[in-house]
Amino acid sequence: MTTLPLHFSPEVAAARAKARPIVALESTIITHGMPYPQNLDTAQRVENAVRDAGAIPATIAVLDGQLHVGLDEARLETLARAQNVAKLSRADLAVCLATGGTGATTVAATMIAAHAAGIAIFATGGIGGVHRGAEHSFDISADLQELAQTPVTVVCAGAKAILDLPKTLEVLETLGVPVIAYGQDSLPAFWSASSDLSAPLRLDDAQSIARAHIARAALGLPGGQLVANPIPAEAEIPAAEITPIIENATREAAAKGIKGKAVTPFLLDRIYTLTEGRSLDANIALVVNNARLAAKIAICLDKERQSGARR
Ligand code: PSU
Ligand code: MN
Repeated sequence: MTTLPLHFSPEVAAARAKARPIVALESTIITHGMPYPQNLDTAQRVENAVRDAGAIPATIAVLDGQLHVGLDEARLETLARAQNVAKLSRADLAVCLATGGTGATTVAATMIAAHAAGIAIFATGGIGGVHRGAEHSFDISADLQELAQTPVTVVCAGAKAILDLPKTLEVLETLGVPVIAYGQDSLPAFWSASSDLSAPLRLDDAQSIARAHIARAALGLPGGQLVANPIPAEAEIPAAEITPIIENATREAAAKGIKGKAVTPFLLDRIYTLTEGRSLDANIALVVNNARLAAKIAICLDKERQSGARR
């Protein structure tokens, strides 16, 4: 079997050499989730949030057929400015590497790369899930399957209401993925800190999340954990305001016949326009918040593993 060549940024290579805690970050949010230059600014702020919390950020992407774990400043900027970058999920990653392509990694593909690089914790904004109308379109993100099979803990702000949240929870339950709300009972809903759904599980501190990650592996269970961290109160857009906007965007997507991987980017772009950019401010605040929590979990995970090794 050939091993996958990974290209580490100098910062990530140094962190690996010293066994420092590392947090993986995805890149589809940069290329398909936000416009330039806010995407670059956000990516840098998210990386700095991880550093300020005492861990090392590793933004993951494929550039000219090379799988990068950690992007230096110039590469991050190139990616943020690039047009027509491929969106890579589990199905696309190998073809992109084989053909020398460039692509941004979704949650699923980022989990695969993080695991290959020995990184257990990953921060993002929102995951993919079961789309509204999935009973007709069958549009269910590969992110859910990935959470069921790849042992990475993903910190998100819950799922966007562009998805069918009850169906998304049902599929995650079927797949055996722990969905853990951080510090509250209600499932966070991305732009809104809470929803009318209760989260299946709740944990109140980073150490418990790290211990649960270890316990899952000790049980021999494949797959990761999904941590849903509520958006900070001052940045939230109440559900009553965002719901009609999401409904408009969803109707437009259907009327235009938008399908498959184009659905999520189309909806995000329309919601950005329809909220006159307010959705973006909220999005930035919540990703930074998730990066901080992910860094704390990564630090706890290292401590737990070290004390486990001493026992
Ligand atoms: N949801 C968001 N913002 C995003 C995405 C999802 O709120 O940027 C991106 C993530 O990279 C996620 C991907 O993994 O879209 C899911 O796409 P799909 O539904 O096509 O699997
Ligand atoms: Mn899809």
